[in-house]
This record gives sequence, structure tokens and C-alpha cells, in this order.
Amino acid sequence: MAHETVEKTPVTLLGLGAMGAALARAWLAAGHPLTVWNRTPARAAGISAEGATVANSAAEAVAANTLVVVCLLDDASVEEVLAGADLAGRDLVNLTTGTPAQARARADWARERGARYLDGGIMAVPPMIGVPDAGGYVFYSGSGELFERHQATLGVPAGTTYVGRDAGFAALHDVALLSAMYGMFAGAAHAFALIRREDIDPASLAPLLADWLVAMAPTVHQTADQLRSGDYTKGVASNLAMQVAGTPTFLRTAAEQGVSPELLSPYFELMRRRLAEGSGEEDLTGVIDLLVR
Ligand code: FVH
Repeated sequence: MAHETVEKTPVTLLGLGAMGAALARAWLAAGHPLTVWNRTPARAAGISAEGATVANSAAEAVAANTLVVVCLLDDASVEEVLAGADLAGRDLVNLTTGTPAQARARADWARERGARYLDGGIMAVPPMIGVPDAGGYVFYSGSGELFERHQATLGVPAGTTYVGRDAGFAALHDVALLSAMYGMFAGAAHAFALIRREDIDPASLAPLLADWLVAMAPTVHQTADQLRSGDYTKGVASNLAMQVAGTPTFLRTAAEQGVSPELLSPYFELMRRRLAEGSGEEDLTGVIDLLVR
């Protein structure tokens, strides 16, 4: 019986840093013809040995294939690397981390040069790339048609989540999730600091902390529901008045343990401000409105 051979979309990849190299290996492992370029040529040697074609310049790499993926340090390096390339007719996918405004400007910039544009925000670290069960994925935004055309190829290194035609939305979702992550890191840092000088094994606190954070995480759905309805008292389990009344205990405990309250205090201050506006029956959701200027 004859087997149908499915042609894999050829990919050009600019940038072979930690993330770029992981992306390259995933496409090569899946059988995609791959052309690569990196500013420091030595970084391409391993990828070349694994089957990639190494271009002599970024312009040569861009000329090799319609689908051009860029994964560089920052937006300035994207500008620098693509400056001499002919982008007309190219499908440019930019996986470089940047701000929403940078992504929108880069989309306009690409369109002016005759390219279609998709921006991406990578929600993964390099070891998660090419590992389907690792949970990594990439936010995409910009041309919906481009996303549909290349979804299968883009889905090889990690999952794909398209968040809209606005080219800035992938970066916005990326930064929103990572900002929440840093808030979580800050809370965990404070928790570990509290036990730092005690005879408590951090390894015994860690699973308790992880389970508690997981148990609390679904509260974001209630927050979203309250933001949509505008009713911040809907389904409140622990109202703001009660929570503000509890904050001195947290601050006194920090003082007793010799721990700086600098990570917690700004949030407590916002809670107090919202309470002072007469919102004691609400959830913590009103804090969000204090942040939005
Ligand atoms: N690594 C990670 O954990 C994160 C996960 C989430 C997404 N980020 C973003 O991915 C972009 C690339 O990150 P990376 O990990 O590959 O970064 P590096 O290993 O530092 O490699 C940087 C590459 O960029 C090249 N490069 C830098 N400046 C220039 C320039 N002016 N002209 C040309 N190329 C430039 C660099 O080349 P070289 O130093 O090897 O010559 C690397 O190829 C990034 O946006 C993360 O935020 C990764």
C-alpha cells in the first residue's frame, strides 16, 4: 500500500539563543526543513549537525522560506536583524518578548514592507519546548488568516493560543500572566522569609505552599465574574472589611519574625484605600480599579 507523504512546511528561524535553539530542535525533530541564522555563527554549529541549513546572513535566511520565525533578545534586535532583509511576501512570526505597543508598531512596520505578521508570547521555558505534555504554549495575535495557515507548524514546538487580530494582544496576555506569576513569587518569598530563622524545613513548607496557592487560584474566576457584572459583592466569601482588619496580624508577624513587609505592604495599602471609599462589603476586586489610572 502506498503511503501518502505529507510535505512539512519549511521554516526560517532567526535567533539561536536558548529559546531559538529549542524551537529549532523541535522543528527538525518533526521533519520540517529548517534554515537558521544567528549573529554568533558558532551557536548554529550544533543545529547544523542536526540537519538545519545555516544561512550566511539574516537576509539570505529570510529569502529561503515564506514562513520566517524570529526569536531574538528584544525588539531592538529584531529591527537590527531584519533591517537588510526583503520581507515582501513573507509570513513573519515574531516570538521575541516585547510590549504590546512594540508588537503593534512591529506589525505596521512589517506590513509596510509587504509582510504578513503574527506576534507571539511564549509561555514556556526552553526545556518545555517540543515536549507535548510539558504544558508550554504560545499566545499568538495579529493576522488570523496567517495563524490558521501555519497553526500546525507553529504547534510543533508548543501549544498555540490565538488571542485576537490586535497584534499587541499576545504580548499583553504574556505580560499579564507573567505579572501574576511575579505576584505569586513575591508572596512565596515572604512566606519563606517568615520561617527562615525557625527550625522549620523549607522543604516541608513547600508542598503546603504549593497546595494552598493551587487552592486559591480559582478565585480569579470570581474576580472576572465580578469585573464583568460590576457587582463586587457578588459571591463574597471574605469581605474587604474583614480582610483589612486582619492585616495588622500579618504586619506584626513579619515584625516578630524580623521580616521586611515591603512585598506585602503595597497591596495592604490598596486594600485600606478601597475600604476607606466605603467598600467594606466588597471582595478584593475594587483594588483593581485603584490600579487603573
Ligand atoms: N529563555 C526563556 O526562558 C524565555 C522564555 C519565554 C520567552 N523568552 C523570550 O524569548 C526570546 C529569546 O530568548 P532566549 O532565551 O533565546 O535568549 P538568549 O539565549 O539570550 O538569546 C538571545 C538571542 O538574540 C540574539 N541577539 C541579541 N541581540 C542581538 C542583536 N543586536 N543582533 C542580532 N542578534 C541578537 C542572540 O544572538 P547571539 O548573542 O547568539 O549572537 C541570541 O540568538 C527573548 O525575547 C526572551 O524574552 C525566553
